[in-house]
Amino acid sequence: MRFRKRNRILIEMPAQPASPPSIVTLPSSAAIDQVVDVLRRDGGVIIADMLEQGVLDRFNADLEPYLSRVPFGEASFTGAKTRRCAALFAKSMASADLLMQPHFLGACERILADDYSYPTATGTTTVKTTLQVSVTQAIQIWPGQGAQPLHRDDYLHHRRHPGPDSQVQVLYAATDFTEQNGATLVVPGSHLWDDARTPCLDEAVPAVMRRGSGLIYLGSTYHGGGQNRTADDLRTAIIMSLARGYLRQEENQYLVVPQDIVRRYPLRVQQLLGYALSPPFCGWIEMCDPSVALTEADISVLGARDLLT
Ligand SMILES: O=C(O)CCC(=O)C(=O)O
Ligand SMILES: [Fe+2]
Repeated sequence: MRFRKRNRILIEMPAQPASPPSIVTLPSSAAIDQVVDVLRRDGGVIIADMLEQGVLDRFNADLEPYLSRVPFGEASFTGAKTRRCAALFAKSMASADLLMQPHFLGACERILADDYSYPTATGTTTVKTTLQVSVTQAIQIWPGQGAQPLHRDDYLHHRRHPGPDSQVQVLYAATDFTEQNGATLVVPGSHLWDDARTPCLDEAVPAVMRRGSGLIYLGSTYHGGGQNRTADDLRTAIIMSLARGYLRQEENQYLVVPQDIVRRYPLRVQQLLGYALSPPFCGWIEMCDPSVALTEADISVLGARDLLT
């Protein structure tokens, strides 16, 4: 609040009108650094044309038999006019392309993969935080669905704000996203708010984008599905998130993706699905790297490895 002294009376000046909040859209040629700069400043950023249309066609065709059969959700968070289908890595091999998209993966690595040092007998060892898939879900918002309550996805990891992020999401537009059909609502800058402040709907802006584009946003950014005010326009999103490897996955990838299917993915995707140790020693089986579950016939007598060096 600013005051001006006039005739010795203090007159309250109207607050400067805040610049209208918006979500920046970067072209697909944007560098990872640029994506990360905007994410750190605004908490979310749209990248135009993140996915090739052919990849999206393959993914949508694989998912259609599930999405067309799954019942609507419940009245509030999941949505009585919303269809949700998870376990995407079990349902479409094209999930790998969505996960390995360079802007998403690159931004996650920059934001989540910290160095961590601990003392050892011979000095100090430094390891890097690994990433793991946390949630995968297609979300189809039908006409008549109201706006989802605004929320932070990182509630699941008991985060306090502001603070380091535990996970980062990408939300791809599998159909065009319009203000009318329920484009995701994002509250720019809300990742910097403390826990006492909660958003109002009029602080949220719709992530309007065309099919194939995507919204990357931090786990600490307030957001929610928008209201679908159209008569016949379904809005479909595909969400994936990557979390720090030493936390629990939101969706239990070990139980929803059968190992036979995991084996068909490239090594890096297997690791991101959780078949990798989070150093120094989180997630082992028989004190070995958990990838042995995919390669060894009998894991019961492998012998312990010295994981803490
Ligand atoms: O459907 C959307 O646009 C967002 C959904 C969402 O944020 C959630 O279910 O956590
Ligand atoms: Fe969410």
